Amino acid sequence: MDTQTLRTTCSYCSVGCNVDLAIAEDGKVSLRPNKEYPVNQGFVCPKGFHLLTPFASELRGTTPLVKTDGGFSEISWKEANTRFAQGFKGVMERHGRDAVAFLSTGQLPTEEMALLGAFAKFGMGFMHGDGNTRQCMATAAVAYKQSFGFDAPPFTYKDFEESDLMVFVGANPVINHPVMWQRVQKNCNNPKIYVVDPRRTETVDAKITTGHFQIAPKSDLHFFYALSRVLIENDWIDRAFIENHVDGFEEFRSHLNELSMSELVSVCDIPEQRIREFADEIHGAKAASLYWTMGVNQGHQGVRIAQSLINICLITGNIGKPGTGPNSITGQANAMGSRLYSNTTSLFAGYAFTEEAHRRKIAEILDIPVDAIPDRNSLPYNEIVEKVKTGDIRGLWIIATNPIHSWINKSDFFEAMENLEFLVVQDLYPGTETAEYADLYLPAAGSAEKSGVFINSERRLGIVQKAMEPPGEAKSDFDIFLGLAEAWGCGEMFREWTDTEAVFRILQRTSKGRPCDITGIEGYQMIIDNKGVQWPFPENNPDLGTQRRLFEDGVFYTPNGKAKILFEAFAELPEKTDSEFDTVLITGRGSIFQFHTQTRTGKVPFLNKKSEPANYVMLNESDATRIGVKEDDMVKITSRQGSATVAARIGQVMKPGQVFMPMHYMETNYLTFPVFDTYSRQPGYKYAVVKIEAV
Ligand SMILES: Nc1nc2c(c(=O)[nH]1)N[C@H]1C(S)=C(S)[C@@H](COP(=O)(O)OP(=O)(O)OC[C@H]3O[C@@H](n4cnc5c(=O)[nH]c(N)nc54)[C@H](O)[C@@H]3O)O[C@H]1N2
Ligand SMILES: Nc1nc2c(c(=O)[nH]1)N[C@H]1C(S)=C(S)[C@@H](COP(=O)(O)OP(=O)(O)OC[C@H]3O[C@@H](n4cnc5c(=O)[nH]c(N)nc54)[C@H](O)[C@@H]3O)O[C@H]1N2
Ligand code: SF4
Ligand SMILES: [Mo]
Repeated sequence: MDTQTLRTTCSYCSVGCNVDLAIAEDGKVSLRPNKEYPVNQGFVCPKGFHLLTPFASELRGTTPLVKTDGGFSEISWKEANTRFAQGFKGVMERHGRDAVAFLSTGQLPTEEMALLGAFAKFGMGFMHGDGNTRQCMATAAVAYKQSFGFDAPPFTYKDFEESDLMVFVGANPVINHPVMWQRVQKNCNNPKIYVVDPRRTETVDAKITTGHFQIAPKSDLHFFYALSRVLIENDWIDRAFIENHVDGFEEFRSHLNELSMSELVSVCDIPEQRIREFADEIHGAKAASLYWTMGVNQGHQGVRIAQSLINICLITGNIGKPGTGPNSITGQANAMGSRLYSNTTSLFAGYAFTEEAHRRKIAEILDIPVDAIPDRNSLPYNEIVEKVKTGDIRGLWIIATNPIHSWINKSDFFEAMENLEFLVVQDLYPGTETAEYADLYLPAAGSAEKSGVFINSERRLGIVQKAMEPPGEAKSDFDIFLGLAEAWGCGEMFREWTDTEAVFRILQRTSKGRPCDITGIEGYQMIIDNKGVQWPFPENNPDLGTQRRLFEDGVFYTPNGKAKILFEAFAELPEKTDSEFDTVLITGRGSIFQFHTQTRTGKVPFLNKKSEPANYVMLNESDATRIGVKEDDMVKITSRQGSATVAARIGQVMKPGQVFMPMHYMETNYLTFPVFDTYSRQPGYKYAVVKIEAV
């Protein structure tokens, strides 16, 4: 018999599904999708269904571990905390505060991220800290901030049901945001659905998908500028909206007019006539919406590409109304939380480290000395890795991310790790590729073993509740951070940070008057009762509705209230194919059953059974014939960075001259080419040139 049922939010992708956890008298916990939650309405995908299995794995870390000559030895928390403090203090004394950094994640509850950010930057005096959100969402965050004045994805999931034309750009929601795709399937307007992707993905093949623009890799800017030009030429635009709410239209129009249409269409490899017809369909739509994910964010010109989608919505007035919007779909369960409250690229609630007034404000709210707040920005992730390589960074703390597997062109990272004097890794498992390098490993609790909130793609705060105890001496990241703060000697700074809900209240105070204001939320119980709450939700908010979209009044967060059209000349491709490296390698997600570096999904027998046991490369039949390989034959793929030998998967997903490898296996990131967007510094995982041979 159940004694208690708790609701919690799935900790894989950013859809933010809620599940009920029924706790039996003997402590056994069982899971079922929540029927009333507006996000998932009774559904979950297979990862969510097996959410709890990885937490029960025998491979969990149960005590802190310290590296010894022969491997690792168990130590007490007391000793681990002392070693942590001594280790980082030693590095800082020898090499200064710029010689240490942390790398965190979009997978912790918001309160834990906030405590980590505050402890590392204000308590320990770290100057540098970034997270895997850089690998994932930095482009969208910067694009929105530049265009709207704040990092604010405008949509609500209801928009999937209200649009009559939807465009998915560099996004494969059928496998990556499956329950979100179910919302698209619920749309009763018989919507047109287009996919812009160099691959013929599961989303392209979905029954309800109307068409596919199989553009050349990294040619999105050409495609969307061509589309914008046709819209403007035909006057298929919303002049009144532009006049009242948009800056930069005339400059954009002149820029587009200087481009050669024939060049645009030849680069993106889509016939001009199709682009003209597509523009006409957008013009004819009552409510058009554009969604994007990693095919856009992970590129050398990602920010401008994201803005090319934003621009289309701005010039056609497809924003602030049901079924519209330039909508970035986020990645990890709490990507949005880390964008707002991780204290990495910005201070809490989007305030800036570099503004004195902002530092004062946060110091006052947190009741800490203003001098405790760094007045410089952190180095971005890629520069932290560079500095580790050059020996300028000597101490690194990695929390809830597995960069030895997931970082771009990571042979670099291995090299870099050798230079570290002190590496601490905090994870559920001591056996991750990264934790194996650690001098000190700290065993953390997983999402069902702790509390807090995640913020999903539609800005909805969803509850995370503790339904079970972590194994052995593993502790929530929250309790780990508090223990470390005591050992460091700055525990006093966190006296008010007693539990996650207390931290939630502190974060509410930082949000007051900001676009992401959440001061109206009475507490966790309200998040539970109201089935999640979307920001903004300021005090005295009369609107308790379950759906909320931004910019309904056409007022943006810029100083003059207008959105900005931003555009740019085309940048050169980071690498060019030549007679030797004649093929383009694209990387991304391989299946609905696998999550990232598989530390969690790899421990679920059902998901494993459904996944490929080893890495593979997808290639076109014609390429397979040319190099003389059949299905399952081994092929060697070589880039200018490294090489890998994997099985061939032959079919029509890829165009000739392009191949795809999933990110879920170690080999893939030996091959990727390290290029970063100019503004967001997000890695361009989706484009490297390779050669491919039979072995
Ligand atoms: N099953 C599963 N679901 C997940 C995850 C997972 O690991 N597994 N991870 C979560 C996370 S953190 C994220 S960030 C999301 C990612 O979700 P998605 O962005 O959907 O995932 P990807 O497969 O990385 O990339 C999407 C598509 O971009 C395309 N693409 C590559 N290059 C280009 C290009 O130049 N232009 C265009 N237009 N498209 C291009 C690829 O072919 C690919 O189909 O998924 C989340 N959900
Ligand atoms: N080639 C290629 N590489 C890519 C991408 C790509 O498309 N192509 N995509 C990039 C993207 S978008 C992303 S988001 C990254 C993801 O890359 P990573 O962040 O490295 O991937 P994960 O496997 O999710 O690693 C998360 C780690 O956190 C641990 N963990 C989970 N929950 C908790 C917790 O509550 N506390 C603690 N302490 N630990 C926890 C897990 O066990 C796991 O080891 O990969 C990037 N790498
Ligand atoms: S769609 Fe995403 S949030 Fe929903 S159950 Fe699957 S992994 Fe979890
Ligand atoms: Mo991601």
